[in-house]
Amino acid sequence: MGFLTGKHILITGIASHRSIAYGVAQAMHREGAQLAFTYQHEKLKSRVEEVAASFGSKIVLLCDVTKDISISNLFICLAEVWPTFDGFIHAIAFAPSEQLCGDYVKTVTREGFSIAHEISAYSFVAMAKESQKMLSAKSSLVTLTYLGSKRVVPNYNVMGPAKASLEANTRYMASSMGPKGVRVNAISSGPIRTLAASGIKNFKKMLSHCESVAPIQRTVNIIDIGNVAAFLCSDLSAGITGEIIHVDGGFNITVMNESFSN
Ligand code: NAD
Ligand code: 0WE
Repeated sequence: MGFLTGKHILITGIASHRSIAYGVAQAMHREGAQLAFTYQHEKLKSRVEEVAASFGSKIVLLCDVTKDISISNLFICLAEVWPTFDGFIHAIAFAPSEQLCGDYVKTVTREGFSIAHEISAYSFVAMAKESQKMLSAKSSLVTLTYLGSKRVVPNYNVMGPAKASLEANTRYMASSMGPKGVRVNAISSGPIRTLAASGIKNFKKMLSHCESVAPIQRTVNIIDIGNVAAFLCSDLSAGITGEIIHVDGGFNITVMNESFSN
């Protein structure tokens, strides 16, 4: 019997088979969870429906986190099939593409800053706010973050402050919702080639750098992330909340690669 048997988990952020949220769905389905899915816009609907079907789910709902009404509608519709559920995965981030290259101070704008923070950080607590009354007393909320919140990564720019905000949000949510039995954690993933990483300058070079510096000498993949997300949604992690778990092969603990030992 899988360690998520009996759990009902909502998954956001599937845009393709490469999405981190797809790896999360795979791992959770394998562990026996029942899944529901959201899609951002109509163009993604049929793709997410196919993915849902492959995981034995018919629950596919629209949610564009830029609109309050879309978030509240999501949970009104979900309540019709699942009056209560056991948590969700927030795998959503966005900044206007022109914000993600060039000198930070020169490129950042009030609008870019606001959009990045609203979609990538506020949306996590916005979803928690709307679903709080439906969450069971052994629930778990999980978001995805990146080391650019704490270290300067060239071109990550305004997404760095947005992820820092998301991580602080995770701690405040954990404190607020803990008494109701809801745990809230973030996974800090190493770089993975997904749609959100396509078109990013020097991404291939970043992946090779990670391979050369990370203790495990490889980059992580969506199954590595999915397995940890499944653990965080299970009762195996009952003692963990407000935590940022690095799933990056140890990249964040290092400063230099092996070549410096000779
Ligand atoms: P992805 O492009 O597959 O997923 C991003 C998702 O965000 C898409 O499904 C998209 O529909 C959704 N989204 C964007 N704006 C939205 C909105 N307004 N409303 C609803 N959904 C919206 O890329 P991914 O890499 O799987 O990204 C998932 C998460 O993982 C993001 O939070 C990202 O920051 C994080 N992350 C990614 C990496 C990486 O290297 N790929 C590393 C660390 C963290
Ligand atoms: O969080 C992310 C990506 C987030 C992201 C990606 C895009 C691309 C398309 C947010 N907004 C957009 N907007 C778009 O128009 N990652 C952790 C992946 C990532 O993105 C980078 C990275 C890494 C790693 C950007 C620059 C440098 C490194």
